[in-house]
Amino acid sequence: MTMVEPETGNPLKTAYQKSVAAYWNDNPNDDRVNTKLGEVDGLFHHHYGVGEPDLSVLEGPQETRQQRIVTELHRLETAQADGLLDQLGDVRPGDRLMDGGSGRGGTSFMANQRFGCQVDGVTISEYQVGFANEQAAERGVTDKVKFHFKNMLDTGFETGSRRGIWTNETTMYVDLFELFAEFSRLLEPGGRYVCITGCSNDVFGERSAAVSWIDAHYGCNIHPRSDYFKALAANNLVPVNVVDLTPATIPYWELREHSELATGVEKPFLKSYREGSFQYLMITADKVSR
Ligand code: GPP
Ligand code: MG
Repeated sequence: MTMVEPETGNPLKTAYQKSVAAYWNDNPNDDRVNTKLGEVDGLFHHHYGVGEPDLSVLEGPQETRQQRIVTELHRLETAQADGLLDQLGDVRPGDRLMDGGSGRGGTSFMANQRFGCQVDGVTISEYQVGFANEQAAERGVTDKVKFHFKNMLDTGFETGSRRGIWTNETTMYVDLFELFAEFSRLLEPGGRYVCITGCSNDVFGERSAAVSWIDAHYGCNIHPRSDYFKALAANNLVPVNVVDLTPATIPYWELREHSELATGVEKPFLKSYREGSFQYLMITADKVSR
């Protein structure tokens, strides 16, 4: 692993944060479900997919079946990131965006391709910083897309410097009140935040066993749906669009069960989505000044 110097102090403050960084530096689960999909076209994602799969990939020659599934899962994951970026609205080449928990960089590169603007990705995994910056070099975009060994709870970036911020399945690792305080500080007035997340459905009641299984698999702490809206409201972030993506992501998980790269987490995802204890949500919110 390439060692990456933190830009401002040690971004890892707590034992929990150190354990999350250790997980992503040396993924204890089988990571091929991410690397093999990334190899399809060089966009490496750490999120799930949405949309109607082409189930004809399950038919046809046996020898190429698994690769057809990989290509289709990757297409759905890229569609998910496209749907997130659609929410950012009118972003100009001179604007600055931030990717909170940028992983191997997939969504950041798509944002730069689409808007032509500067994107800063932050992650507490030094491995991910190194991987994504190498990708930026290969793509010839190091002047515009940069990945930083930083904690998204305390980035050190300039106040009001961001036209848009997103988190693509990363908020289950942090306290939402702390996170949205930092995002509110970073956003310019009228700036936009987009969040795709899995949350427990507190209308349904207490956290289900399937949701706890997902937490244990990744070492995260899935928040109840209501916490998102309380924490946004507490930080001058006003929802403008909320989409329940649960029906759109279930077919992705059904297809993933057919992949030889399946990791076992498919079962609790499908169980919790089907029983209603877990939801895949996209929340878009604007920063208002008070
Ligand atoms: C997917 O990452 C996202 C997470 C691990 C965060 C948890 C998300 C929830 C919605 C609970 P990944 O692409 O590395 O996972 P996998 O290896 O399973 O594809
Ligand atoms: Mg994945």
